[in-house]
Formats: sequence, structure tokens, C-alpha cells
Amino acid sequence: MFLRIDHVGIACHDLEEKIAFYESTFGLTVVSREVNEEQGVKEAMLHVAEGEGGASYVQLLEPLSPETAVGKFLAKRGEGVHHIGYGVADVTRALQEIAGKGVRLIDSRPRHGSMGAAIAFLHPKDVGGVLTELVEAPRRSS
Ligand code: V0V
Ligand code: CO
Repeated sequence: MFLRIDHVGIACHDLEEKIAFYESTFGLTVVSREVNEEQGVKEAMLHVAEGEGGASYVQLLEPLSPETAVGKFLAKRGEGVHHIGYGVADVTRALQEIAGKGVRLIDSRPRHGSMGAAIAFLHPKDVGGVLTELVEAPRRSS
């Protein structure tokens, strides 16, 4: 079902400070910055690698307010890994398959994600404590 790890989502208090850290420490490059009101985040994607199944990224997430998903996570657990995003070919079909296996879907239909992706989250309580995101990247035009 999974094509690759699309991204690892990391919660932080200060997006610009963490971007500077990842750039200077690991030499990563920011390829996208977006505010996603629906998800309650300001986020940046930093390119890590290119594989057969597509690219992989680190996603740095700063909450837009304390009441958001990432805001609540930071208050409870502090900065750190927030979710894993797996690349899938078809997020709607993946959701149907996974729902049939008894895993609670946070999103029963795809939402708008970073860089034009269609995304959906699965409940961490049904995935061994790991907030899991499905990511269908837009088709490449090349
Ligand atoms: C909460 N919990 C987590 C967690 N967040 N466990 C593992 N990883 C996380 N990230 C646990 C929490 O410790 C509680 O367990 C329990 O779940 C309920 O948490 P809560 O604080 O009461 O919060 P809820 O229930 O209001 O919300 C939790 C969920 C929420 C996961 C349902 O955060 C959510 O809907 N997340 C999906 C959307 C999202 O995260 N968006 C931001 C990324 P205990 O303590 O009771 O045992 S946006 C993104 O990635 C984009 C745009 C992209 O990739 O393109
Ligand atoms: Co994500």
C-alpha cells in the first residue's frame, strides 16, 4: 500500500528557528512554505531524498494557535516527532482498505495538504500511538 515515507512531521514552537537549524546542521533545503488554516499550521517542507517512489521530506510544523492539533500536542508533549506521512498512489482507495481493517479514520475523505497533495489522517490510538498520514502527491508533469 505504501510507496515510500513521504515525510516526517515535526512539531516546533518557532518555525523559522527550526528551519535555520535544519539548514545549517544538515544542509537541507526548504522547497515549500505554506499556511494551512484547515489543519491549523504554518509549515515548511525540507527536501531529504529522491527515491523510485518519489521524494521524501521533513515537514516542520508550527501551530497557528494553542487550540489546534499541533498546539495541543506541543502543550502535552513538547517539541518532537508529530506524525509519519506515507506516500500512497490513491488516498481514497487506501482509506477504504484501511477502514475495512478497523482503524479509525480521522478524515473519511481527503483534505488539502502541502504542495498540492491530497492527505488523510488515521487515529494514533489505533496505530500504536503513531499519528499516521496518507499522502497522494500530485502527478508529476515531466
Ligand atoms: C494526540 N495524540 C497523539 C498525537 N496527538 N498521539 C500520537 N501522536 C500525535 N501526534 C494522543 C494524545 O496524547 C491523547 O492521548 C489522544 O491522542 C487525544 O489527544 P488530544 O490531545 O485530546 O487531542 P484530540 O483528540 O483533540 O486530537 C488528536 C488528533 C488530532 C490526533 C485526533 O491531533 C488530529 O486530528 N490530527 C490530525 C490533523 C493534524 O495533526 N494536522 C496537523 C498536521 P492520551 O494522552 O489521552 O493517552 S498538518 C499536515 O501534516 C499537513 C498539512 C501535510 O502534511 O500536508
Ligand atoms: Co504532514
